[in-house]
Amino acid sequence: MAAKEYLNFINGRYVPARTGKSYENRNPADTSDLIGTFPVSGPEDVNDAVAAAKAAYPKWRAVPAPQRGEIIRRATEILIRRKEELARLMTREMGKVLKETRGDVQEAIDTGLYAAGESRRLWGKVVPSELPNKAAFVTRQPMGVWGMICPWNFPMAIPSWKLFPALICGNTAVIKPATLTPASVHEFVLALTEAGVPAGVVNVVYGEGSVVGEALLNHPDICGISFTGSSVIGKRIAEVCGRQLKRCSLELGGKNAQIVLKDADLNLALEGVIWGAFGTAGQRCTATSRLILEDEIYDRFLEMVVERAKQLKVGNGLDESVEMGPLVSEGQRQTVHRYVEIGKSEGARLVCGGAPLTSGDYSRGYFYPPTIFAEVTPNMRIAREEIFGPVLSVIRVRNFDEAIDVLNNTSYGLSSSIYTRDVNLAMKAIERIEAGITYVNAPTIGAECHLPFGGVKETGNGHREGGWTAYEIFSELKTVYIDYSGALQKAQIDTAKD
Ligand code: UN1
Repeated sequence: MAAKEYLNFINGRYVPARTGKSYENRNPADTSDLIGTFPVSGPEDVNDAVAAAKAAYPKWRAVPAPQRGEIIRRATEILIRRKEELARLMTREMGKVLKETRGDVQEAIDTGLYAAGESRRLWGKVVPSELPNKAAFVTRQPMGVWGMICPWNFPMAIPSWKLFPALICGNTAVIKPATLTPASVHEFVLALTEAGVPAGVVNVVYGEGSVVGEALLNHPDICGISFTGSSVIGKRIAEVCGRQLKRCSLELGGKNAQIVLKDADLNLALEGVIWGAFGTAGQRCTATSRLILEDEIYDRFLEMVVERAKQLKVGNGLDESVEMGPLVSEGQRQTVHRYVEIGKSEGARLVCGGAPLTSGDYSRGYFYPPTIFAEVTPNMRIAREEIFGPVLSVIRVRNFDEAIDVLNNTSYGLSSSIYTRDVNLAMKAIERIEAGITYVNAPTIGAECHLPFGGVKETGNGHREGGWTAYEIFSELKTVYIDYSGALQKAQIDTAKD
């Protein structure tokens, strides 16, 4: 069967890239499985897409928000109907196991249902004026054409975090899917189109970040950029947007830690760290990358974790019995392995995994086993830098205070977790941990779509996608004064005289 040829989606039509070039999208668990070919677009394609989005904007912003919400609700119903099929496609292109890709589609569904409800709120504020016969309120207004640059680890959930709220707010958009997971965005946007999103409101341009992403960033008709990815690229985006005073929302890296105190329920903490560290093969910005253990339980708990990690079944995510899929690409596998070499050279003790899986069926894809380093010290690179793979660094601490200091000893601050039965220590941890998200007695992964999502320090620039705060990103405030006194009233000046 010939591979499916996917095309850019511009102004409601499927069109090839003007470059005439395309690339192959293959299954990372079995590279003989070709999912399809996708355009390698150039700046001209971005120009076409932005022009379409700009032309569609006046009409779309004039549609009442609850009607926009109704279209989003219909799109969500399509995702609900197609959930299983979309999850299978996503496992094929991204590698994570079916249970997780079902979760990814579900996250898009939840975000869509929340967005449909939010379309009937989009609350502003009404406040009293300091003058008589004068009203004052604040409302939200759409902004224009948003550029969206998406990662590969949540191929549908993250595009939905961006697109749904942006559309509800009345914006139009050009989206650049990750090169490694473009088919999921194709299907997602197809659902929007089938549900009635008009031509030009959402446009998809496939291709490299350095070309398509750059063109979006620099385009004068793009009002803002929403980006999820690495801190290195995030800084570049902030720089370019800063020069143009363009809004940008950045969700960047993480080096998340789970603390286990000596009084914790160790079986519960074990389930948490296994899921947090090796779910999605560690390719989440919320992944548990460090395990911080109090001295008294260090040896016992480390043994428990290693034993469980060794049992995890690694393989093709389409097999329901598999617990961890491959890494997304050979490049990603090499990055992970480089960090393993760094860990060894820094003197950490490799206690499990640590070499690519290449025998038998593994030779078809980019497999890497669950890998654990013990006796990691807080200043080692494997304790501070994001790895984005199934590598867990275990660190020994003397007490609670040291645990918090070690947890904070990184330039990132996305997610965090503490296992303890002591409510006083849990509350102190919530106060002192430098992170956008803290879990108590739960792993570092598993954010819910109706709460703000994001982090501090180099994890972002203060925005929170997810929840009601996403609607603040994709809209501008308009402060309105209505003077119905029939006379000229001067603020400050009138109130000052008695
Ligand atoms: C990400 O890794 O980029 O909380 C997002 C979680 C998911 C979202 C992760 N709901 O792990």
